[in-house]
Amino acid sequence: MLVPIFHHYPQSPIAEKIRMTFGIMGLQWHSVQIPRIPPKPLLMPLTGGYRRTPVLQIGADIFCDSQCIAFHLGKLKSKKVAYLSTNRALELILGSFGENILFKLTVRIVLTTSMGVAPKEFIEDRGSLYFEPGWTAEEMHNSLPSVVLQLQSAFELINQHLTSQGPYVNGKNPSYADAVIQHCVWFLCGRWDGGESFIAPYKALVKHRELITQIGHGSFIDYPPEEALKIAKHHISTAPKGINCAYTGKLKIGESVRIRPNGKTSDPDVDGVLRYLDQNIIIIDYEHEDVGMVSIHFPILGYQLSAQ
Ligand SMILES: N[C@@H](CCC(=O)N[C@@H](CS)C(=O)NCC(=O)O)C(=O)O
Repeated sequence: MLVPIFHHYPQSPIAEKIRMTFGIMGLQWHSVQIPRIPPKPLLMPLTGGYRRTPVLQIGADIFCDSQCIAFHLGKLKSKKVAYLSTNRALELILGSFGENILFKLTVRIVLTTSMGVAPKEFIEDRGSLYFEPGWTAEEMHNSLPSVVLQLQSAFELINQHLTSQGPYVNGKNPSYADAVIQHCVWFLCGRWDGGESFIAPYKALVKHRELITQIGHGSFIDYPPEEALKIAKHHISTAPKGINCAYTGKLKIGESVRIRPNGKTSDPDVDGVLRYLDQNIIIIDYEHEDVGMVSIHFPILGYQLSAQ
């Protein structure tokens, strides 16, 4: 198997979720560091312009978005699995909860409490990805108590589950679901000075953090981004082709399509040629002089897909 190449930066919580999953799998991987804000000239030729972090590359196959990465990791043969195939649906459903509830609340707390401390251009960039268009610092500060109340509610549910079924989400063995929970705890405690005292009452969650931290990130070496581009250029995608679902949203194989995350965000569109569609994943072919032809994989959930 080709060694997976992971494009990320150390401060990214979503990347941390996948690094934790690599640890749970005991995976060997190559680490390519990307900038925290655009321009990302050594990443975007691979992703068709998708700018978010993280991205997984295996040869000429590029996996954008952590849920898409989790879909793929679930299929990989490694020392240990990312999750049991019988549990796949629940793991990925929890992944959606992690992204749409836990991460959204956490990022709001971290960004709101960083205003005036973190560089202005960083806050503006992230605000344009995570907040409503036209957001103001005052509105963010006013809504902060209600955001913290919501996170308290989510953590209470998780803590209760870990107390009765733990120490891991699935009992005895760690899986992707554990990374889904812990990357938000990691982010909250690493970047909000109220984080540690906020999680302290949740004893099972705190114990869970210790266990996941001990597992680590698997084994990796730093890898130059230029080499990652060469790897893409010297490989051919092994992704499937065709339609594998009943409802296609009128999309047809071989037609030009456009993909972008849901919501009115500053994310660029990604344009390519439809290669494969099933109920969970869309794959497009995309060509760029720096990488040749690559296949870019996205999850269906969370994305707007349309013909160009
Ligand atoms: N839905 C995406 C969200 C990824 C995301 O928002 N990542 C953050 C970093 S934690 C990001 O991309 N920030 C902007 C950037 O890195 O340019 C996923 O699950 O991978």
